[in-house]
Amino acid sequence: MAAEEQFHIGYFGDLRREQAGAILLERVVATGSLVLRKVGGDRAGELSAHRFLGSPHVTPEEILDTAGRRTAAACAGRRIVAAQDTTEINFKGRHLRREGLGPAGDGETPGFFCHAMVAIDADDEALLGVVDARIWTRSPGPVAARRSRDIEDKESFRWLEASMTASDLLSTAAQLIVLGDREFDIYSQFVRIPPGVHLIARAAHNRRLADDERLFDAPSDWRDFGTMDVRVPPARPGDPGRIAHVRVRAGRVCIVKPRHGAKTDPKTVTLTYLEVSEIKPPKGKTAITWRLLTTLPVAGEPDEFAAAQEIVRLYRLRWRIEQVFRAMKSDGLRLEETQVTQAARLFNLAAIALVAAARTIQLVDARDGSRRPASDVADQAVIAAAEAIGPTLEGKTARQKNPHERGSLAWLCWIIARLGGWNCYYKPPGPKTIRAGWNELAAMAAGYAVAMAQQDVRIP
Ligand SMILES: [Mn+2]
Repeated sequence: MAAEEQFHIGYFGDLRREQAGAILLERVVATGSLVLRKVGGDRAGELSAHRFLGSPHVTPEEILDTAGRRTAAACAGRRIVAAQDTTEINFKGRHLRREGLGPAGDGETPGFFCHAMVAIDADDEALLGVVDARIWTRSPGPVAARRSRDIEDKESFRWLEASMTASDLLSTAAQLIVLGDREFDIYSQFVRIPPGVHLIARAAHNRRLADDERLFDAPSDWRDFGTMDVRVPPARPGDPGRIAHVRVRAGRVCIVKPRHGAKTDPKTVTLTYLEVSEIKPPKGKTAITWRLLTTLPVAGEPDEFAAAQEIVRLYRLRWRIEQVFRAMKSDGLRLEETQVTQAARLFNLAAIALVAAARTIQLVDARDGSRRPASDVADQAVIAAAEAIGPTLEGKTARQKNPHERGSLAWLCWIIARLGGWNCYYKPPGPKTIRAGWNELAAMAAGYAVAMAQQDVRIP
């Protein structure tokens, strides 16, 4: 049998591969960095991190599988929105000798793509974690060839695949709604949505309807349900965003299969179509129009306007996956600035970055004092360590006692903040304190797990 690979990361020596992966992830969260020198802790750690990322046994699938199972556990019994989207990691202006990448979206710069899905609690809007992701490169070659039907189908297939994975993995959720932007306007997806799963997509194509009308014209003779205010997200950093006053219409539409649709797909599909349009946009701003297609019902619901508003609200939870991508890239872990150049290592690092980005957001969210379970964010080992260390961090006065329900996220955050040096008096603890505390707790938990594992080995 081949010798088991050993890694030394942070304060830990002699880690097995799975342990090394878990610790590397926690170190990325704790340090807020993908710079392997920082993540590794010292020279030996840096080398181990490189070796881990380059190990033939380490794959993005394995890293994401672990994350997906944990997310699935957090989703049980809850109403879940699973938002998916594709992001591009582009090394423009950072031309180290990258090996094994394909062209990014501009067709020139080396880069790769990540299609990810995250789970969000539909009711309290909490980010519950990464469900799944696929990482790939486009093959080089003339733009015309890359635009061929084949590739397009392959890339849109990732959306269908993610919906299937969500259906399998999140089968214990109380309700599952998969969500996507205009790229998710895929006829094959509408007719192949897994049973029991709902879908919301932003409409990109002015599709033909069974009555020969066009989709975007359908609402012209529908009544307005009413108006509502929606927050329009900033178009670019620095843009404050705005509140738009919109009117909402919705109805059922029977969409005809596109000409190049798959032979096996049914000829029509009936969905709910929603049109959200801004009434009086401010001067100089284009009126917003959102067109949504969904399997969720509006027509015939006891309160049709409320049902339509709920669909708009659910669609807007898509900001959560955009937030995760930002945290993975320029606004956070800066994946596109990594010194790692080789494709297989980059993909492993991207998988770690994605999961770490979601974890970081969850930790920052948790500062607000949440009644959600600590297991939304932390592994059992971390919770066990928190339970062990928690009482020692409490003082004599009421103010120095952890006021939160044991096992809740707020309870865990209190312990993390204390470990990070928070003195219970000045509040709330900042992200730096949380990071430092998380680093301590993750280290304790890992140390505890390693000690346990080593004990196991000694038992004959
Ligand atoms: Mn997109």
